[in-house]
Amino acid sequence: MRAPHPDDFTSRLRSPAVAARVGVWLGACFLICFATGLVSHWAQLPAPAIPFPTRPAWGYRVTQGLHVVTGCAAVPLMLVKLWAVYPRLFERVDLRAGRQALLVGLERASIGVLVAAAIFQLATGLANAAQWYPWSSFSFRTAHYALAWVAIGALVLHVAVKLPMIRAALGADVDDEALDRPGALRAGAVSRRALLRGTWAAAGIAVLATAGGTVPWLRQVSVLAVRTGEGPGGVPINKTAAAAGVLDTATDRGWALDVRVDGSVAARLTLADLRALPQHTVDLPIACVEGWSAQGRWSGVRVRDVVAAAGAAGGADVVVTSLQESGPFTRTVLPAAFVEDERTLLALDLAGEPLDLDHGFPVRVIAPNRPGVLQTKWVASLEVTT
Ligand SMILES: Nc1nc2c(c(=O)[nH]1)N[C@H]1C(S)=C(S)[C@@H](COP(=O)(O)O)O[C@H]1N2
Ligand SMILES: [Mo]
Repeated sequence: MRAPHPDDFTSRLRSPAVAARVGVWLGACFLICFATGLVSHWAQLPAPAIPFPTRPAWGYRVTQGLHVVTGCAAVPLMLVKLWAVYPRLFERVDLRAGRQALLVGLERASIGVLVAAAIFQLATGLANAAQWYPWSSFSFRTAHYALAWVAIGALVLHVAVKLPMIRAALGADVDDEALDRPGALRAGAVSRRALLRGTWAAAGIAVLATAGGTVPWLRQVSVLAVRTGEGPGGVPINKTAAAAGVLDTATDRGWALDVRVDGSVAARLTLADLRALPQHTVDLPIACVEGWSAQGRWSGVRVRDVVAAAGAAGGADVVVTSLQESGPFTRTVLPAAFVEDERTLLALDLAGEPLDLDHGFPVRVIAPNRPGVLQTKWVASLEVTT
């Protein structure tokens, strides 16, 4: 037994020409994922330094849809990229070369960091999109956000170091052998062009398989997307009332919305009280961080009207508490700009029908340009601190 050597891998498909071309698209996907991920993180901060805008209403739907679609497209691209460069893992570093060896070692380490972070991001992102949370020791959001910076930093470094090589590889014809390793000349059954075509097709299929979560007319082909459009009122159900443990509290006839101002209950509004306030209708999406989204026609009362009815001045954040007792989204902060927006409702109806128990009956939050996780269902109370 001996460790493999780069010359043992003789396929001429593993060439800088292929690696660079796939790398360009992989890099583009990573950049879009990074930028849209920052938007999502910003949208979920309880008290961001720069307030998250409430317009356009479909903004988060688009950025998060792009995030998940480009992340999925990156999976086949990364597999091909790793396959193309894998033999280089076995290149020996000549330790007697001193400074040169140190530089090579550092460059390798940075690639190691890049690959590890990229695999972590795609794996946890995919698991999240599939609503599968096999981890319990860390928070998905914190880890995915932290590793995004690691991945993008390592990516920028990697591109900077490889730029001369990348330019040479992209400038030449795919079949040009000037940059190939001497041993890698065996012609295979598949050409480099065919490999690239297959790679683009795989990425395209990944896009089609997930994009239907956001784009309604792609639903039929999106086998990996949540079946958007299914569910009461055309909106899927993310967590049911039973799963949230609110079957009894949400259907309790004694339910009333507590509006607390500066720590004391300033108003208790029953469902009839809420129905007696001016009703408004808005067309707004639920846009889940997991990538799916669906438009709904919601009716109910404006949050700002409810706050005013309790005698509180406007312009403050509102803390929304759910009847659900445990879970990360049972208490959310509705920033002042969302409270003041006339489209932000405590919804009582969806598609002209009273809210389904699983959609958050008796009332739920629906606000424009807001991540789905913050559209709190089964609301128990609003709290204003003036
Ligand atoms: N109380 C409570 N509200 C919640 C959730 C939850 O688990 N508990 N899930 C959130 C998430 S992640 C999404 S995407 C939306 C989904 O709303 P829907 O099930 O009505 O489509 O509700 C949000 N509101
Ligand atoms: Mo969600």
